[in-house]
Amino acid sequence: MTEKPIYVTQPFLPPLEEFHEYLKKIWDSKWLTNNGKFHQEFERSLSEYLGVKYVSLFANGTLALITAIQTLKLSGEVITTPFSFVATTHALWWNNIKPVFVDIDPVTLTIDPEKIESAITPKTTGILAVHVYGNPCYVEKIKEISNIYGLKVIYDAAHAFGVKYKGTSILNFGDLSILSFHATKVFTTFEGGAIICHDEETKKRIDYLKNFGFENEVIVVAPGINAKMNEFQSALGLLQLKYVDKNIEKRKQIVELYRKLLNNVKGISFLNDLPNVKHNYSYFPIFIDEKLFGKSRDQVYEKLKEHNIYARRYFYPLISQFSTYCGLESAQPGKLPIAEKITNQVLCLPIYPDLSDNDVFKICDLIIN
Ligand code: T4K
Repeated sequence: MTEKPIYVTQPFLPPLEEFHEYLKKIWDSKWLTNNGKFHQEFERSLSEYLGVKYVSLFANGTLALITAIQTLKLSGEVITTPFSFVATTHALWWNNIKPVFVDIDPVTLTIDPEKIESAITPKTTGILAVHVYGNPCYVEKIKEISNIYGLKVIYDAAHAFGVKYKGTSILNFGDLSILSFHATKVFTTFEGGAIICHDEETKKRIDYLKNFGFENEVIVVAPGINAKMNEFQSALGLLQLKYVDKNIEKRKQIVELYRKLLNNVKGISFLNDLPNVKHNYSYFPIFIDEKLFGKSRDQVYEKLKEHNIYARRYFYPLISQFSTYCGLESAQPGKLPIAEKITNQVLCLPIYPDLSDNDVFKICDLIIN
């Protein structure tokens, strides 16, 4: 039993004194939200750090997703993955769009592009794919399909902060990408999110939509929502940028240790780095084959819990198994065989910059023995 609980993640927070300086400025200016100074500065710094053209900050990732779908005026049906956090599909539902689930690929666990075409109908307007665990989707193949059928592409990049593919930000692919800066993410602003786009017109539209649709004091151009990031979140974001590279490096070391300790354990597998990808090591999922390992994923999950270690079954159940979606034709059992297998085997082990090597040894020891 570990003294303190070890959770699947723990947010990195910069030294409090550094945040105090920002707080003092917010207090003095009394400017708390609505496109304040820190908001503007954070948008600029973030687009520079990420290597993208335009960033629009949001109160959280879910509102960013809902607004991204509004921005592209998607309707009818949208093709998506069942293997993600439920917010991905909920964002479609909130836009009155029917999700059409397509199975995932066994290597990256992202949507299988080979299975997308057969799910397209005359009602399909877009593809909402997820860079799950920060693994890039098959962006080239998805682009090819979307060009042929005239579909829009949104990437849910909630897990993919800082991820690069072939030397460029993964956020430069698709029509829009969204990020999440939730407390559990590699880069956190308490809660927070962003939409990444590639042209000024679209950025303008997104900014209207996140601020009630206001173009100016008297003109409302669209039925927008209130999804603005505030000055406190933006200030933390500015500070976090100083530390994020070091934190990703620390995560990489933890992943390397896990891989070393769990290598060649019969019945346990994990993901390796992909070619042409700079990973952010946001999660460390392992996959437990009960027949080969002798214990089920849930037995391992419970055993760790008994020792005050809280691994998580991201993403179990599949989104397609939740009551809102399980009646859809694309959600029927047997239609998503890879996702169904993975959801029953996956266990995300604790990973965060402050996790000690000793803790990793302890966790692996409990799993193996
Ligand atoms: N798309 C994808 C692919 C996503 O994964 C997510 C969010 C979204 C969209 C939506 O983005 P946001 O609207 O959230 O910005 C967590 C997060 O709440 C959620 O943001 C995240 N994905 C999802 C994968 O995980 P839970 O229900 O597992 O969170 P919770 O509260 O159980 O936290 C997990 C562990 O983290 C805790 O056991 C302890 C630790 N923790 C948590 C919080 C909140 C802390 O140490 N400090 C904290 O403040 O959903």
